[in-house]
Amino acid sequence: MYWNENYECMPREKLQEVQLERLKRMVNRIYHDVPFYRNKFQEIDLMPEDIKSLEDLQQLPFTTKVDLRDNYPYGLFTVPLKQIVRIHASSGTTGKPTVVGYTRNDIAMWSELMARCLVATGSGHDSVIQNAYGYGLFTGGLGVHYGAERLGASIIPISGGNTAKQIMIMQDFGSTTLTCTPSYAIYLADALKEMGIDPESLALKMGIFGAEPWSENIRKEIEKKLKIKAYDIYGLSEIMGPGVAIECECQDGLHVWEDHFIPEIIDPVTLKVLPYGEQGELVITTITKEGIPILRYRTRDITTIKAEPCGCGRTHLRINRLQGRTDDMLIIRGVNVFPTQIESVLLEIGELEPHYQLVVRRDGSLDTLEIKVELSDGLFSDRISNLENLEKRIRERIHSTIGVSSKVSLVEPKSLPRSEGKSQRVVDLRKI
Ligand code: DLL
Repeated sequence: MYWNENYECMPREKLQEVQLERLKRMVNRIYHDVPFYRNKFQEIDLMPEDIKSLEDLQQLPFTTKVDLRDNYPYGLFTVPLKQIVRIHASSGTTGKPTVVGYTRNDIAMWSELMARCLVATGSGHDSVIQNAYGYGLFTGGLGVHYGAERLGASIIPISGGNTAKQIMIMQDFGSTTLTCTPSYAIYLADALKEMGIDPESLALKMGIFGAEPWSENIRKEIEKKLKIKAYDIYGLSEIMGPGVAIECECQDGLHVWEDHFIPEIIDPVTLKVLPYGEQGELVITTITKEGIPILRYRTRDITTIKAEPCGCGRTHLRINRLQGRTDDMLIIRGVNVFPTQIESVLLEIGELEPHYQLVVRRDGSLDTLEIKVELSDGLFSDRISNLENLEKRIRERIHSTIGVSSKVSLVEPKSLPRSEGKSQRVVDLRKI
């Protein structure tokens, strides 16, 4: 099932024609309307007319989160504020948030793309979507909301948190679809269990999860605990919000809506574009956005582009499940590690809860990694020798699969922080 078959299944040659025409228009606009971009073009002696093919995109400058901050709040907008109908912002870990603005057309476009995403996962008019992404400056809540309304599904705008109420609504309103972060889905699953509610007694069939990195093993865990099918959705506020890319029912990568976004993968060190199939940093150019078009945005998200045709019939390129963000990558004694890799190993061991925390310290000139992982209620009362044995097995498994040595600490059930939105898995004590 498609929402917009004409575009979603457009032959690639035609799609590339559409992209080139839109890219030229976009470049022309930002050159004339945004001093920041005009200066960048002038620095490298480039004019909008120099963009003659899609390959020419590679000559254009990148945009980073720092550029958005430097132009805080509205410096990169291409239209006057009176044409902006919505403002979102993403809170950074430090300082001011990054601010994005949407024209009426941008909101319509975002709704259309989110509707495409919902249909790609098998949702339709009959879906009752319990939207537990946060409403507010975060794009998750309103992004999914508008897409669901555009599609004609029934949306329940409950927002994040208030777990007891979430469960009551899930039971009473017959929610078929849950939308929230994967960590909150686990939280809800645990709460259901505690309340003695069998997930099979609910109408819930599927969930659309994103906004934070999650491993394939967490997907399995969610599917098992909630008895649903779990789909991965990707997006970021600088580019639009949720719905930049989505898994279809084949679940073999996430389609990027290429009639609106051009994805590239670069080597984050040399900044050179990498061929399809190679892992690197995802860079995205928006080609239709009006409020704040963004040229070659360095997402800091690590993935690969899959160019092979997909069984669903959509022709748009796919990205693989996001490995994590370059900012979250730990370098433990020279080995690069993403939290999702550790998560994956922990869950493979099978006896642990999907709640963990990584603590990184500096011991002299060496970085050390402590993995705190929660025991299930059953294991907690186990004999000390058995627990020591389990710790040792985890340590060895992490070492043999990822190549880093670590300290493993098994902690009491429910002792690690839970998240109603994006989870914070890493505590980096090196910076203090
Ligand atoms: O998280 C938008 C969103 C809302 C996406 C709801 C999906 C669902 P930001 O707050 O700007 O926007 O954060 C964007 O979150 O650069 C990634 O690092 C991470 N992220 C988003 N989706 C995924 C995903 C929203 N499916 C940042 N897998 C991005 C891994 C994800 N990481």
